[in-house]
Amino acid sequence: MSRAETIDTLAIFTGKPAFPEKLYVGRPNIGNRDSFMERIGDILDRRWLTNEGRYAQEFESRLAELAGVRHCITMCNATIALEITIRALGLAGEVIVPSFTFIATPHSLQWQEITPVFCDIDPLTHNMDPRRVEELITPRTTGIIGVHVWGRPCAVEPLTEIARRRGLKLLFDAAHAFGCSHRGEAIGGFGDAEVFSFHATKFFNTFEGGAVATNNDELAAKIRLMKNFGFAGYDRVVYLGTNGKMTEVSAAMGLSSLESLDQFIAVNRRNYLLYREELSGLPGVGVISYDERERNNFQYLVLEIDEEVSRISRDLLMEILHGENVLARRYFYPGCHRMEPYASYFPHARLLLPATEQLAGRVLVLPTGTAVSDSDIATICRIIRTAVAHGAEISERLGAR
Ligand code: T4K
Repeated sequence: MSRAETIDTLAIFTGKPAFPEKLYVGRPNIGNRDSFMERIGDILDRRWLTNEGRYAQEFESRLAELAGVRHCITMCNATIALEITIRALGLAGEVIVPSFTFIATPHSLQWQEITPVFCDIDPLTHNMDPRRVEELITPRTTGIIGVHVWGRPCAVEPLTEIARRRGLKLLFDAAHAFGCSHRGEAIGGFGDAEVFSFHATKFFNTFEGGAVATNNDELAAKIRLMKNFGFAGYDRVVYLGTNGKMTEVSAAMGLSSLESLDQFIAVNRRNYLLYREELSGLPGVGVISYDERERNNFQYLVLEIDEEVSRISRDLLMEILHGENVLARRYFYPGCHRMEPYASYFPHARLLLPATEQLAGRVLVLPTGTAVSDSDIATICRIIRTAVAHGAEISERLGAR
């Protein structure tokens, strides 16, 4: 671990960033270009661009195999996949969700006039606290959506038990958790269904894309119809449906990315270990942990800043990094309950969400993935060490400007 430097080296004072180009969180991983381009050529030659094409079907069976489920249904993105699954499960009234998630989770309910009821999280896991779920159940509650935040499985067993006992549907937003496992079992087969995201910013991407994984044959059949306008054959529509189909280009990207899946995970894990080593012992700066007995994708490099110990706020640290062209992000700040329309609907929600409120003020996500080199990580960590070592002095000098 190299030593912290003086604050005169920081770009917020010198105007000279450590990185000439911006370093982003969520920079896409690109797999084998040749195999992707070959598939694109084939798609163009065969003139079959979407609607259950050959690549979408192949991609679905590969995904089902990997997730260990009977059905994996590809979609144009995870938000539509959530919306369709919510509708196919017959959810209505109120559904319990965490507020510490991406806004797509509650929006996919509210979009169909179902009320998301925000549940607080366990500060240790960052996931929905199952001890808080039961007290939010009312006669209008029809389901629970658990989110595997950062790919770390949420409380699967307690939520399954509550859902079974209270007669509720259980859906998992597994947008972060493709390639992860829980108690040795691949994420995908828990609850009534699980939804993956393959958005460009995910470690495994299809440009835009998503999939629903389930072992329920009837539910899978319904979702398949719903994602194709409800068509059950030429000229026969049997449900209210929409357009959730994945294009052949996206499926081709998915198949090529699958060839590099293990490499993407290995790079993320290596980056994670490097960051952890470089930042170890830094007061008030924690790198979240992953259970090494499980399969993790390590796609998010998450810091938790405890300002009372670090003596520098998360936001000032972010400002310093941005000055250096390191575009660290505050996921999921300020919490869904503080965004519209929820902030207007539930102006007092924050009172029931103390752990969410606190965590949203502490999380900082750093760049990782194949676009980030070892020396980038060393430089980013040097900046963080310098900032933490001189937090009070930096604040003072900035205040004096
Ligand atoms: N549930 C959860 C728990 C989720 O996290 C998400 C999505 C969903 C559901 C819904 O999944 P999708 O419907 O998207 O499949 C991003 C992504 O758009 C979103 O997919 C993701 N979660 C969320 C956590 O992050 P923003 O608003 O942060 O995107 P943006 O444009 O600020 O980009 C993020 C970073 O990625 C930037 O640093 C720039 C970089 N980037 C982005 C793109 C698109 C690139 O370097 N290249 C790119 O092509 O939402």
